[in-house]
Amino acid sequence: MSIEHLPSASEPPRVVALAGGVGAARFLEGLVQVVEPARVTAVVNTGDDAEFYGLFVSPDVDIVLYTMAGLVDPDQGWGVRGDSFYALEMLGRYGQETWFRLGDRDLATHIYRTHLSRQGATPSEVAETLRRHLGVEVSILPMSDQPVRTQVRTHDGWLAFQDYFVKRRAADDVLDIRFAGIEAAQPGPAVVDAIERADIVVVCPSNPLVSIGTILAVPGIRQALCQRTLPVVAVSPIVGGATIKGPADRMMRGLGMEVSAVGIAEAYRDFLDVLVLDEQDRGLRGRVQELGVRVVVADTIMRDAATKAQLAGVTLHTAGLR
Ligand code: FO1
Repeated sequence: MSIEHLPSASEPPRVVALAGGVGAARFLEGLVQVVEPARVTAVVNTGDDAEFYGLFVSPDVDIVLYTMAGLVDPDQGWGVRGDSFYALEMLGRYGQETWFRLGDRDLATHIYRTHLSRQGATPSEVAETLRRHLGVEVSILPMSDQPVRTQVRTHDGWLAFQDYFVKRRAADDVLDIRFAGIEAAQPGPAVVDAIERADIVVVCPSNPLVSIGTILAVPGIRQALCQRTLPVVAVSPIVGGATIKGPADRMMRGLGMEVSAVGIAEAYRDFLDVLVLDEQDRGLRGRVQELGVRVVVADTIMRDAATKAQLAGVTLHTAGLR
C-alpha cells in the first residue's frame, strides 16, 4: 500500500473519521481547522445509545453534533453549554431516576429525534436532519441504522453501557463486553462508500473497545477498512500507559490487552497503516513497527485549539495530505 498518495491540487482531501464521543469530537475540532469541514465524514458509534423516559438518546452522535455546532459544554465535552435542568428536576419530583444528566436544550434534541423516529426516519436520516438544522458541515453517519447496544459484564452481571459508565461511574471491573444486536446490524447506508472513497481514514483517539471496537464489529466495516488501498491512520488514545479521559485503560487491562500504544496497534493491525503516538511513548516505536505499522511521534495531548489543529495536521501529513 502506498502512502505516497497525493490528491490532485484541485481536489481537497476527503477524510473519514471513526469516532466515539468526547476524544473524537476534540480531534474533529482540530481536523476542521485544517480540512474543509464539508470534506469530513464522521462515522459514529451508536452502541452507547439508550432510552430515557421513552426518548431516544444517541450520546456519541450528539457529542459530535454539538461539538461541531459549537454548542457543546466545553468542560464536560457532552451536553449543551449553559444548559438548565428544570425538566430533569421535575422528572425527579415524579420519582424518576435522574442520574443521566439530560439538560433542557439537550432534551429538545431527544424529543425531536424520537418524534422523527416515530414518523419512520432512520438514525442516519435523523442525524442528517439535526446536522442541517444546526448548520454543521461535517457529515455525521451513525455506524448503523439497526440498534446495537454495548453491554459490559461486571462482577454484578451484564450492565447496559450507560448504567456501567454513568450510573456506576465506570467503577466496576470489566470482565467482558458484548454488542447486543450486532449480528443483524449493517453499516449505515453511506458508511462503506465513504470509507472506500476517503483519501484517509482516521481512527480517532477513542476507546478501542467500546467506541471504535463497536464500529469495527458492525459486519462489513472492518472488511472495508482492510480492503482500502489508501492510508488508515490512528491516533493512540493511550499515552504513557493510561487514557487522558475515560476507562479505556482499565477496560483494556481487564480484558488482557497491553495498555499502551502497542496494544492499540495490535487491536488495529489488520487494517492500520500508521499509528500516531505521543512523544512520551517514543520508546514504543520499534515494537509498533514490528507489527507492520508505521509510527509517527507527535504531541497528542489536545490542550487547546492550536494543539488540536497541530495533531490533525500531523495526522494528515502521515498520509501525504498536507
Ligand atoms: N456522561 C456522564 O458522565 N454523565 C452524564 O450524566 C451524561 C449525560 C449525557 C447526556 C446526553 C449525552 O448526549 C451524553 C451524556 N453523557 C454523560 C456522555 C455520554 O454518556 C458518554 O460520554 C458516552 O456515552 C461515551 O462516549
